[in-house]
Amino acid sequence: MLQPERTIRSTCPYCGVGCQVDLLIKDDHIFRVEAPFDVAPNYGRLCAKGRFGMDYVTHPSRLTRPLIRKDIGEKPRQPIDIDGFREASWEEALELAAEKIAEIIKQVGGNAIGSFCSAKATNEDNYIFQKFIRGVVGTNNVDHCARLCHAASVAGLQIAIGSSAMSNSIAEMKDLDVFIITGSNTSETHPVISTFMREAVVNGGAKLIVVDPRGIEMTEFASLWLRQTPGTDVAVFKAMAQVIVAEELYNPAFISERTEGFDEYAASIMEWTPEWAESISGVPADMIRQAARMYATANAASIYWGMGISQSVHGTDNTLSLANLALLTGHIGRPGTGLNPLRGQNNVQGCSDSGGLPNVFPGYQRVDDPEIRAKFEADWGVALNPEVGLTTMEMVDAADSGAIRGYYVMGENPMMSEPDLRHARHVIEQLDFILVQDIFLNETGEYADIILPATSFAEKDGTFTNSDRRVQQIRTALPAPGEARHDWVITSQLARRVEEKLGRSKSAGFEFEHPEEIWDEMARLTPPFQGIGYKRLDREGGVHWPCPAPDHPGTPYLFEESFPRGKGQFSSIDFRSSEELPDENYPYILSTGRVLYHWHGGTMTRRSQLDHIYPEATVEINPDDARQLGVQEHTRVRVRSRRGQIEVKVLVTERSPQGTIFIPFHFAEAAANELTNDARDPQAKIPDFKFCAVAVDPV
Ligand SMILES: Nc1nc2c(c(=O)[nH]1)N[C@H]1C(S)=C(S)[C@@H](COP(=O)(O)OP(=O)(O)OC[C@H]3O[C@@H](n4cnc5c(=O)[nH]c(N)nc54)[C@H](O)[C@@H]3O)O[C@H]1N2
Ligand SMILES: Nc1nc2c(c(=O)[nH]1)N[C@H]1C(S)=C(S)[C@@H](COP(=O)(O)OP(=O)(O)OC[C@H]3O[C@@H](n4cnc5c(=O)[nH]c(N)nc54)[C@H](O)[C@@H]3O)O[C@H]1N2
Ligand code: SF4
Ligand SMILES: [Mo]
Repeated sequence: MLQPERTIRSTCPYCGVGCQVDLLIKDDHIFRVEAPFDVAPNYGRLCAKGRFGMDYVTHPSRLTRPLIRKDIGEKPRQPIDIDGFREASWEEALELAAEKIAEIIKQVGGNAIGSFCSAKATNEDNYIFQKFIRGVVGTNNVDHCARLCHAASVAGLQIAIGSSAMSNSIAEMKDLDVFIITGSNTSETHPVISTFMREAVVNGGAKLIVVDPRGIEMTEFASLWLRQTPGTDVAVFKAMAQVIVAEELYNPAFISERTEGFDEYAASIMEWTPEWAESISGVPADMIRQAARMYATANAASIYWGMGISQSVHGTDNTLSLANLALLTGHIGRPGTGLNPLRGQNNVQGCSDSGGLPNVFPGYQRVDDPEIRAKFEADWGVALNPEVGLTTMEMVDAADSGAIRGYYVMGENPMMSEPDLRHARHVIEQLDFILVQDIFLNETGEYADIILPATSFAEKDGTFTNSDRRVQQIRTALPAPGEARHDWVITSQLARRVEEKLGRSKSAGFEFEHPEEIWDEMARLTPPFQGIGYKRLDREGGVHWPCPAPDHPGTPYLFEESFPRGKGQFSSIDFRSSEELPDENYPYILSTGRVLYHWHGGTMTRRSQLDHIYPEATVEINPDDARQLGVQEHTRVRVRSRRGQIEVKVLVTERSPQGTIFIPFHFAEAAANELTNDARDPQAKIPDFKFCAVAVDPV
């Protein structure tokens, strides 16, 4: 058996569970991944991606030198492969990038730059990135994939309780009593969390209620499965609330002490009966009653959700309807109770925490609050822009209108992950300058003027913050490939050059030797992080923020005493139907999402051995629909929407409800986002990836 030359403790770079891993290294390869049995959050467990999906880091197509587009300056820009670029020195590439960015700032101002930071990169990488954008470029146009992800959960939870973080820790899950999973395919997208949930059911006798149109694996463990028509969640959850009020199953003490707006809310829902909800959602009224009673009468009950709730034109309303249930019953603020949006990317929590958002500095401190801004201005020694920046989708609109001239994209792949790719392509073709910083040449890099090669999680030190707000470390296990540099180093070097070109006499401060110094600067400016430092993380393995002081234990569950907004707010919401309903020409609903072995647009997983398991674009079709269409398992079909078309292979399966088809958005050659609609939730601005109308034709 191979013996490792060294074993390095780190954090899995895929999903928000944040599993702790031991990387076994020989000849500068990760030849095996193990999980320590005694460490949170995974206690020895890993899924297929953690175990077998790390080999992407040594894939031969890793970027090793800076690249410059050969036809730089030509418009409209075309996507090109690696041969369309030439290799350049760091000196040349950074100098040119700085020049281009400074030129746009001088000509039209910093607000003409749009930037995307990365939920794959570390807290420290993202802190430096937003410091550059705010402190040097002079704009708050910085956002990341959270906008396409839990934006509606954030918007809804902010209204209801004033905080959007998951209320419970992963450690509480094995002791659950009653819990609801809705719009989360947990066993494929948060696999290790799903094992604790299954344990709660199988060993602990917990009762699980699944609310999902798709026949996901967790339904096999459910006491109740409410299979609603896609897009009808508000009706189902509103009717559950109606039952709780009508049958007086609510918690009067909690309502009077901890909430406001109950009377008005209770009056507003009385006519929305389970029978009404059945007529809209197809879920039997009696099942809605049973679910309401099961949830309301539990000693402790919590709600877990994912993209089925958030990625909708009424995602904020969906979230509010879940929050109403928790506020009615007082199932929040105690162990095993709470509201839990399961965070997706390994560091999506941390990317937001570190200030990768257009309206807030690190720690959700508002950019338009003069006192907060003064604190950052004093520390960084530069004047800061008070105007809230643009979100991801607004930056696309601004690029379309010409208000944004340049993009800086670190560790994201919008040309696979944004809705309506035809439109996204049209927009990106027109930009004056695109700078991409990634570990691979992805579909977005193909449009770049300059690509800067970054190191991966296995080649650097830093921290990720997982779904339950636990700050954990990654550690250098391998040498950087070729000349690749750390993201925080690249952005710092770029920042200093841009400052020079702008003739700034004083730097905002990018002289760091190690990510620990960056963490310390961020913690100094961010009260909830002040008790967390690298030495403590080394000792304890991870700490849950908020952690305001070194002797504070950290906070595994939230809202014990009060909510950040004071009292919990009930919201009366109306059911609204989806944006683009099926019709004669486009008779099916298209839902998109993930499968276990895929990661988003495939940049990482298609360069891993995982690719052999599920290598081809597919569409799941219900057996009745397949019969009607005259297609069988493995028939190739063309799926068309009003925006585009792709070809995929049929999987006939009961997982898809009749009338709805499902396509994973993993394959560039059959990209689901050619079809999707960029209609958005009015508050959260999140697009609807779970509902648009399509036609299916056999080829
Ligand atoms: N293997 C793998 N794991 C991942 C990722 C990955 O790419 N691959 N990505 C990570 C990221 S960033 C994220 S955000 C998470 C996402 O994790 P999930 O949210 O679990 O992922 P999706 O596949 O988008 O699944 C959404 C679920 O919503 C359901 N759904 C569809 N329409 C509706 C509806 O109208 N109402 C309700 N209630 N449900 C509906 C679908 O049937 C599906 O079960 O996964 C993370 N984990
Ligand atoms: N149709 C459809 N579209 C969707 C969704 C859906 O459900 N359906 N879900 C949406 C959601 S929830 C999300 S989160 C987005 C995800 O969308 P993206 O964030 O755009 O997708 P990823 O493929 O995860 O992109 C990560 C990139 O980071 C790079 N990378 C990895 N590690 C590092 C690093 O250390 N440094 C740097 N610089 N780069 C690195 C990878 O090579 C890759 O190019 O997709 C959204 N799009
Ligand atoms: S559950 Fe998530 S963090 Fe854990 S091994 Fe799988 S992908 Fe990695
Ligand atoms: Mo996500």
